[in-house]
Amino acid sequence: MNVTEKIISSHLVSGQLKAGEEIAISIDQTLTQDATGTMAYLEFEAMGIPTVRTKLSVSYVDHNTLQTGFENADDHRFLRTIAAKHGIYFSKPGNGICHQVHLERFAKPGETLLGSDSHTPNASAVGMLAIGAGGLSVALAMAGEPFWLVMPEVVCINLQGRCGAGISAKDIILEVLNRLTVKGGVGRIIEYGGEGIAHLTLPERATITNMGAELGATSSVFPSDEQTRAFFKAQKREADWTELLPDENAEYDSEIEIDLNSLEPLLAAPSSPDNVQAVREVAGMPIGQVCIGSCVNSSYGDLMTAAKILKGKKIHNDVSLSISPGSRQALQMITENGALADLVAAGARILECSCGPCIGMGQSPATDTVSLRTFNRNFPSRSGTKNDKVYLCSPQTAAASALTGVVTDPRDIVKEPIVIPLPDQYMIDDSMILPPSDKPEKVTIERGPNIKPFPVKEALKASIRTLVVLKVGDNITTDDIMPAGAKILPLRSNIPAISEHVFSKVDSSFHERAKASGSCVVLGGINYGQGSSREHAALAPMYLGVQAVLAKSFARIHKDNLINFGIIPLEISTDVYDAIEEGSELEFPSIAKEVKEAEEITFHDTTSGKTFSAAHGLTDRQREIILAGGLLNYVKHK
Ligand code: MIC
Ligand code: SF4
Repeated sequence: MNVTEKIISSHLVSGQLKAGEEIAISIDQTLTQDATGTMAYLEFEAMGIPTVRTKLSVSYVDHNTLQTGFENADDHRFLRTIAAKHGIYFSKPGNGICHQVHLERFAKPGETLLGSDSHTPNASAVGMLAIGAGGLSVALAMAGEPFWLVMPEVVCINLQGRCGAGISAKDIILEVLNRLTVKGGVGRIIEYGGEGIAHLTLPERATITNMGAELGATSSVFPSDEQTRAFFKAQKREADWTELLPDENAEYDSEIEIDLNSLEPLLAAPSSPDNVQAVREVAGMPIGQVCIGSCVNSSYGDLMTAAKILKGKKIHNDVSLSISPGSRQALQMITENGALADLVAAGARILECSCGPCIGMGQSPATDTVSLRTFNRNFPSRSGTKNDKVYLCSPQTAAASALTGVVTDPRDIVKEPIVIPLPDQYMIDDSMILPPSDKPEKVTIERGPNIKPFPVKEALKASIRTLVVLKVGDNITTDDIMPAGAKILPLRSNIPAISEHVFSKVDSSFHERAKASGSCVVLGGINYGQGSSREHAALAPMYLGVQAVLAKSFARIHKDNLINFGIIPLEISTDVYDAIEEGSELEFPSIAKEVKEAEEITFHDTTSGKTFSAAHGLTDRQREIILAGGLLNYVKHK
């Protein structure tokens, strides 16, 4: 068996390890962050279970940390009190980004982790199976229910050789994105192997597994080996370490080889993580901003790399450089060893340990300027600036370019490989991780006025009549469907309010037209719903009356979220897509009967007079969820 099969088989509750079959696995650990967590805990609360039934559940605050009104602070207080009451650890704002802190303090080889954030596979770097999901799926896992998924194919990426000067883990994952694209990982788990992995430290491996989310992969996994052990030892967690290697004769569904010796510094050009180019192709282009941070490149090693390049120098006059450390541990360590002073002396603006600019919480770039970021996503306007030009790159490329004011190949500045060895001992201080209360009955959950109950759908009607309110193209992201940023994120606990922003950056009249229709559908292209796990991209459209999404194909997490909230994901052919216009009226005469008994759904376009069919591709369990009007109703009936 390979590593993936070993973990899945030891957690298998239902089904068989055959790619394409529905399976259920037990979940050992869960994580949430504040932007998805408030909803997930409201959903958990609705299940009426006093204490979580996982081995470990952690609630982080890292996204909504700008407190420009009462909303975010109220959410933090709600999250702290509900965690204390229900057996959940609470990582306070300022302690760091969920994925970075989870890797440092909680990830465990051989275990499973379900997180309400798409970059949860960051933790799979230790040889665990970490998967991103919607908040409701995570709430169910906290209630002790297994997680259902389609058994993915397992692809082996064989790394050979060693990265040269100026090249790092970020360039490896950008090369993978270059080859596979943002839909190349759908229905797959990527397992890394080959002699090249021996040189990659755990935080470097996490850079690679983190951005497996950008491939659309279910997860990305490394084996647990001596590098893993060294990391656990340095985190004073050696007791949590176990070896987990693939068998010598392990088989994979396919294999890809990458020669690390021949890699060069890469970047992802606007506005997709798979729009990969060599840095030297755009070298010399003026830049206005450099941001170092986000869950993919904000570790102690990443910050030290930037500090080494910047030490004793000054950043270019035209550049604003911001640094957001991934965790308080990393920040404390660079504070003690003087690297923070080097960064400040070079001209860096130091932000708190949070997602920050990655989710448009501040640092939106100036109009028509290039922003170079060590982040994982550069979807259009995600930075908060319309028509932004965000390039994703490694900390080395970012730091080198901050000095020159133009995109710079780090090899022009970094002649020898920068090696930041793992510290013998990381600085351990878990005082900002609050354990759950030992007197839960005494804890009162505190809710502010921004926390509104979540809407629940009714059971599926026998027939429906709908309006096509929007027709969109390929690779629509959940940022397109439900934008984030400093203005909209504080509304994550208030579905009526946030629903006014659905598709607002694509079509500002969407919200009003959807609501007025009373019942509507959205028409999409390939890989509909890629990116963030935010269930608000399903919940808010459901609140506005969206009954179904008709698309050529769907991204995994969003498809699950649609089903969880009773919206039917229907797969259509290109011919059907081309034949239906925005504004058409579609009638589904026997939708409930067909969801129950048939493989295809028939519908009439009363505007054109044509009749079409679409595959629903639902498993038996998913059919029941849709019929019940969503997962919460389904669970209640059970
Ligand atoms: C993201 O990177 O897009 C987010 C913000 O972390 C999301 C979660 C969210 O929208 O709350 C994710 O990746 O799932
Ligand atoms: Fe936060 Fe950005 Fe990572 Fe999402 S991708 S968890 S917003 S740092």
